Amino acid sequence: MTAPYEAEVRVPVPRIDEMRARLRALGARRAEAYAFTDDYYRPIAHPWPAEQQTLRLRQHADGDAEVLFTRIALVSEDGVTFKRSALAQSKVVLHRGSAADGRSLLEALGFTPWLRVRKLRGEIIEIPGAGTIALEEIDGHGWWLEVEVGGGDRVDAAAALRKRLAALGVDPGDASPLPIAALLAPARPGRRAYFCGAIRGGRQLQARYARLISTLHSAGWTVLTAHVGDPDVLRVEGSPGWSSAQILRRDMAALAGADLVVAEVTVPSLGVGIELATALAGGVPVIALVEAGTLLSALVEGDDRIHLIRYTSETDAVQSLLHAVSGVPA
Ligand code: 6K6
Repeated sequence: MTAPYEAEVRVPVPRIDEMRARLRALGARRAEAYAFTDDYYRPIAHPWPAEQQTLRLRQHADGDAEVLFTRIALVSEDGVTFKRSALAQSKVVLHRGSAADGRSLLEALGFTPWLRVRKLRGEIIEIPGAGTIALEEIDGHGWWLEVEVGGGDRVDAAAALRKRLAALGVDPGDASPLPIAALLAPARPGRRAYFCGAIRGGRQLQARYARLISTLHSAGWTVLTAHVGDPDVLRVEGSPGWSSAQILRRDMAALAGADLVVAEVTVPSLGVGIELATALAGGVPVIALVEAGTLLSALVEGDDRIHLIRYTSETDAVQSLLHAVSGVPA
């Protein structure tokens, strides 16, 4: 559903059966079904107001993907507060094609994955005389009702939203104007991990870095430095616009905002050494993983502030990391 200057609210639906019964009583019918996964991204180095703008990779079940940008403002009109697109084209499509190309576009722009929202089951429902609504089940967050209208005229938009909410027996005061990313993100405070692995130090363990980064994602962590696992990072480094000074500034800014540092230290790297020292000086907890049998610097091995994991296989590394992060307070 996309209307010009889309105006929208969403409401949690704790009792889906009751909502379905109400819809049946209104003679509503299902017009369309959907399911997709949105990976929300945000910039590595600067703040990103998730209540005002979103950048996401949308993956459909058939493999198609899009990169979508939205910019919104919150509007209050006639007792209803809603989000309204600041752009006539409510979802600006920056890419349409493969998910891999979408991801590398986002990473080249300096963005990192932040929040995954999986819409498991979604339905567009037509209610006779009251317009359409969407009802969707979000993985881990239950059912939500989404009411969306054209927002070209704010007063008309508020009236149309009120009318649909009233038909559904929803008090406008119970409806949230926030985008789903802003609504769901606060559920995961303190979960920003900075992952370190050798880059110019040598890329022989790149695939292992990628696996450890996905392990962190699967454990609910946002990884600020997902590019460390990217097979193309050295190529990106060589492209114009990225000087060493810029990389240093960006990484130090990201590190300052991290709740945890996870470093794979088997391949010696000057950069990783500096990151570890900076994290320790700033009081950020550090977990370091090293392949058993590696001759590790005494300055890492000898520092009891570092939670050091010596692993015997990649599976062991993944399991030990999951165990270690489960002990980090949120
Ligand atoms: C530029 C823009 C996008 O990707 C790049 C490529 N370069 C780097 N990008 C981000 N972080 C880097 C880059 N080069 C080094 N680092 C940081 O130093 C990473 O966080 C690694 O953990 C660490 C690796 O240091 P070296 O000394 O092995 O390169």
